[in-house]
Amino acid sequence: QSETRKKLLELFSEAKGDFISGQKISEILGCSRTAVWKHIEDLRKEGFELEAVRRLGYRIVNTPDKVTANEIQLGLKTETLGRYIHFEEEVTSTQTIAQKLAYEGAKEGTLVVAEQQIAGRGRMARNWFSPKGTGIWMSLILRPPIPPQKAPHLTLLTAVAIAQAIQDVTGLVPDIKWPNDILINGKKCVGILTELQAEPDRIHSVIIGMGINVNQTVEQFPEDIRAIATSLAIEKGEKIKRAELVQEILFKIEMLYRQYLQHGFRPIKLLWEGYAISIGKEITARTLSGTLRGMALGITDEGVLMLEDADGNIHYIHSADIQL
Ligand code: BT5
Repeated sequence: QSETRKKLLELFSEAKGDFISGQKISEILGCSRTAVWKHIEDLRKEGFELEAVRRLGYRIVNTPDKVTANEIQLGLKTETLGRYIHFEEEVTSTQTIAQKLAYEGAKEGTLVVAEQQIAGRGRMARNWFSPKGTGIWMSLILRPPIPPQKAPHLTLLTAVAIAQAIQDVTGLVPDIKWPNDILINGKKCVGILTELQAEPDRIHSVIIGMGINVNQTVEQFPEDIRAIATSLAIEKGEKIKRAELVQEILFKIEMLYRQYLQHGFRPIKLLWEGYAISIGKEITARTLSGTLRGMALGITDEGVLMLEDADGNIHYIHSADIQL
């Protein structure tokens, strides 16, 4: 059933808005014309707008702003990422589900997406505000053949991919704040949370959690973060199709990930530096062991932040909150 659905969406995706005859659909799917009609009705119930014209067949006029597996897979350009999607309307956290799936052996590229998280998480047990239907709350499972120390590379790689995708889809120009924030006009629009299942020398899986504020209005943010948070729609002044952005993000991650596995972190680092706002500036870094102030010199080949204090000592910072 779901395989047939997948094939049907692929057909519409290939047709790029042109008509496909009912006859052709039933031949390709290997089902009766009545069954085709039922599939079309199901898609309509989910919010797809489909036009049916006698003798011409069916065409897609509009897709809903949902982030179900169907919407994401219709037009998806990747080879492996997002080819299996686990969608739920409401979850505690997509990270928790992805971890469980990874533990059970889910393939690389498996994506967990939800319309709403009731206990979305940030780093260090902080909350991530994830209201229904307005943002992208998703977790991607990767199984990179790299040692655990290199996992921070994937956070930076993901930040670059999301920044590129935002730029391509919306025209907005994002900044990256080390290690895991994407800002637009100085406000946080994206947070990334990377979690590992690993042995000392080997990664079993990396779960990359991505939270992207897409269509929220200012009033929809809780008061305590209203001054520091923003959404793409606020910055752009118009709503954005979330599924389209998810597709672009997965595509960009796949390209960069492939490049990373072939050529290492260097090319990714260069791209990252192009988006980084915190480098070459005086910053304050709050770490678990204390607060440091100094000049952010850059990141090492491991993705570690280098900070030079007033005495000229260089500190290597693995994890912190940065203030400019
Ligand atoms: C992060 O943590 O920025 C990582 C956020 C990762 C969220 C994704 S959503 C899908 C997946 N499933 C999850 O449960 N999590 C991941 P951190 O750097 O610790 O930032 C957290 C801080 O950002 C909070 O303490 C708030 O101040 C602020 N914040 C919370 N929700 C926000 C939002 N929607 N937009 C902007 N800022 C927010």
